[in-house]
Amino acid sequence: MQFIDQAEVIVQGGDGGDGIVAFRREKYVPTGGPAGGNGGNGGSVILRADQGLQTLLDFRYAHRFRAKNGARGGPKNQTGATGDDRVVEVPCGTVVYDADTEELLGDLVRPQQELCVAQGGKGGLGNRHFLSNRNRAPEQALPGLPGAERTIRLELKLLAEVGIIGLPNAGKSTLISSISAARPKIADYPFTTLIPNLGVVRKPTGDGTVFADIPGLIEGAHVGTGLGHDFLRHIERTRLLLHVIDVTTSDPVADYQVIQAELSAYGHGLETRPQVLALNKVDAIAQDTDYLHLIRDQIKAVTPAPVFSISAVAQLGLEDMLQAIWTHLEAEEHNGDSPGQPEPFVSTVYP
Ligand SMILES: Nc1nc2c(ncn2[C@@H]2O[C@H](COP(=O)(O)OP(=O)(O)OP(=O)(O)O)[C@@H](O)[C@H]2O)c(=O)[nH]1
Ligand SMILES: [Mg+2]
Repeated sequence: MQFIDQAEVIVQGGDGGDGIVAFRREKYVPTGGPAGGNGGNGGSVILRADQGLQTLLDFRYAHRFRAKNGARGGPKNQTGATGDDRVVEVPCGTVVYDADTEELLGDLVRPQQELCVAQGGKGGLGNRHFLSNRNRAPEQALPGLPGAERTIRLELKLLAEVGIIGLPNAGKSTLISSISAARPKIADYPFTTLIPNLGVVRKPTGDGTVFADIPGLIEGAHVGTGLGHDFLRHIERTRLLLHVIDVTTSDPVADYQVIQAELSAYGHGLETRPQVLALNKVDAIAQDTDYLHLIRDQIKAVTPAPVFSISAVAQLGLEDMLQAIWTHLEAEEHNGDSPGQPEPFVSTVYP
């Protein structure tokens, strides 16, 4: 499946129907009054979050969405029919901006949550509305107003609580596949993962927590080296980063620092997001416990984050590591302090 996480589309509300000029003409009523009805309001374009969607791929092919126009008023004081809204489904986690002003219009987080992005135009008034003592036979009616039109930018930011980060080949995808049902591609070369993978990890209580395995970062990712760092947007909403470090490389501590530097260069709060560190592939150096202790001590000297020794392949140390993650997430919930979580949603309606 192709993964598209940004799209620009034009949305246009339906035009309001025109009000009309009409007079009552009834057989035994010689001077029929004004009877022109109002036009119906145009429909609006509404985005709706759909749990079944994972990407913005559909918007690659469809760029313009228009709601229906309102109908003209009728001759017997009938108001024209309202134009149908156009409902457009987007994945949960879609952030919506006005493409011209960069204004944040809304964040569709909850399933079925809606956001009106282009209001339909109001219907025009019919001549009946202009009836007054002064003017018993108004010839005036108003046209419907045009629907709002704007270009919006959709940006998908996946909803995951834990983001798995690290250099390419550190074993991030192997790890998510050992702790969840996710089955991403795993291979012995860098940049195997090109798109984020989500996996649900079960807590001992049975509740599921979403982990996101993302592509590897390398030194200079912030200036476009490797796969760049745009995909980090998918872990912006996480509450915790699980930093995977391969202990079999020539300098695991330097590897850790490369990632930290890239997080700082990206910003958006990732540089201060709490972390749990996982020294991975300990099975490969099992005979050399002194070396492992040395690496652990060196890492602990540069970070206050808890450090675990694991093997994603041999499934060693995973329970303790997960327990530390659950404890952290629970403590945070207790404090009511969850920096990465979306703000409680306030429905934004345009205008
Ligand atoms: N010995 C050993 N090898 C491992 C372990 N975890 C992962 N590997 C191997 O490391 C290689 C890279 O694993 P991936 O899970 O694809 O690494 P990744 O971090 O997702 O890599 P990218 O997607 O390229 O960023 C694979 O050959 C894995 O089999 C481990 O615990 N022990
Ligand atoms: Mg991978």
